[in-house]
Amino acid sequence: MKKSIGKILLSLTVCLLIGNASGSASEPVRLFVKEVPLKILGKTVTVIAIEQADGTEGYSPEKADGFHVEVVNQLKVPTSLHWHGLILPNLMDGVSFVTQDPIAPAKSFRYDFPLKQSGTYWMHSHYGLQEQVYNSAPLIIWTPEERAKADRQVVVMLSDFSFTPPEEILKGLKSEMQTPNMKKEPSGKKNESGNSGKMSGSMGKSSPVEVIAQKWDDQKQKLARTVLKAPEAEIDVKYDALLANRRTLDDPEIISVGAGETVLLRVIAASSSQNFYVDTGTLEAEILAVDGKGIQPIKGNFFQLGVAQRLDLKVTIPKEGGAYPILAQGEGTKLLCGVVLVTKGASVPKLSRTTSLSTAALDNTQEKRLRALNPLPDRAINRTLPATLGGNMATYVWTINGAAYPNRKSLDIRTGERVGIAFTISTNMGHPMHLHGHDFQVVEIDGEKIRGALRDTLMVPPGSKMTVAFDADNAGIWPLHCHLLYHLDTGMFTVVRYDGADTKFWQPEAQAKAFAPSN
Ligand SMILES: [Cu+2]
Repeated sequence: MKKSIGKILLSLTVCLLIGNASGSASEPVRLFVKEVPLKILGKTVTVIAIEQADGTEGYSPEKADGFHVEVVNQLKVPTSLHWHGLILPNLMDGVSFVTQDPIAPAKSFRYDFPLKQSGTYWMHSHYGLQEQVYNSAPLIIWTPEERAKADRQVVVMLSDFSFTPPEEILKGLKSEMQTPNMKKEPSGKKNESGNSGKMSGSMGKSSPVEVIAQKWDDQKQKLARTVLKAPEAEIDVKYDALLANRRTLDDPEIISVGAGETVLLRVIAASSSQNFYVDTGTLEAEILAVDGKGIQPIKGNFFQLGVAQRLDLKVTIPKEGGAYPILAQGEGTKLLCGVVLVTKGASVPKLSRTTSLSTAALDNTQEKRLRALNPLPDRAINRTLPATLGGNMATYVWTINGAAYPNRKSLDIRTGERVGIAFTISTNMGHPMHLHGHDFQVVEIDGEKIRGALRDTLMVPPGSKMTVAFDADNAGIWPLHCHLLYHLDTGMFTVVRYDGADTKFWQPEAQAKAFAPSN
């Protein structure tokens, strides 16, 4: 009884707080989740978009106004939207079968909460495989400080494209994994990257070949591109094309810029399964933030970006002007996408969708050099949660601590603790691991203690041991999962649960039923 009165008082307080934060600007922005046509490589396909009534993609509020959205589901299937990286009240997190029921077709759902962060975030479906067909959009949170970061700001959303529907991709992954004697390259190539939506082959380490990789140039004190002999990165889904702002390099977005001005590129890896190397070419860049959170600026022109992560890159357009492609190459592929920054009168070069060399796997070259601008206060970790990332290749099942989701296992914590998550990995593929509802700090990489970046998504490369820490100050039940869509869907997902959290929407059994294969 006492507990329930406490709960009522708590929810009243939350309501009042939200009411105050929204002020008079509480009229929600309606976000329509709907099907739209998209022309790719000469064919028109149907995908999903998240748009406001006036066609604006996504939602980019002022921090001071708070977050006020009504999501209207115009799809023929259920959905729910997750606000990736935001520190928000648990029941606003948008995860079907964890923090809310799915939004049925023709229904809507209100999301209202105060904003605690600013910068580059994004939104995406947390229902089934919808992310693969672009049920996603930018979410930039503005403050006067964010606006002052450069003369001009550009959002670059990267994604991966396949003519194969996501359900078929998943089916292909499962069936190919069960076939013994898999070859490294499927025979009879169907496109430049190999067969679309299929396994690349055995998960055994391939032998070293010439690949593109990232290096730290000690002399110039910058992150740079290099070519070396190393195994090509293991990837499991091969795409037909990569997209930047929903366009291929046959017809890239051309962005007008002024000679001599500064440009902040807010790069979002909104892909389902493709990690990237971002190449600013002749433009020297500076990372100002990762995952929306400030770091001590670091220079370079070649950067790593795992699925769901973000990079804020500041570049300066040379005084003489010209055309400056900003490219992204898919990890373990020869595929490119990008946008072109162009000054007045400069001609835009014809760009190829492919390059001659594949890449090495993402590693910790970049991560171990990042330092948070506002690190967590010094404090000892009270509790360390293990997160062993594994997979059973024979069945295409991916696991955390040996278990595949849906299940009722949880990683349990208490409010007030400093919590560590110790990631270890036993697979040849890296996993971009996302914790909902919190910023965490990278505090240890391969035995070396660092005051690393604050993030919401950590790329855990093959063979590495990484520990992150966060303060348990946001009660609830929060997903911790791999952001590779097909790993997430086949089990690499768990929840971090606060003692006493309200878990009425946590329905792993219902999820298992809803997402069971149709045949
Ligand atoms: Cu994964």
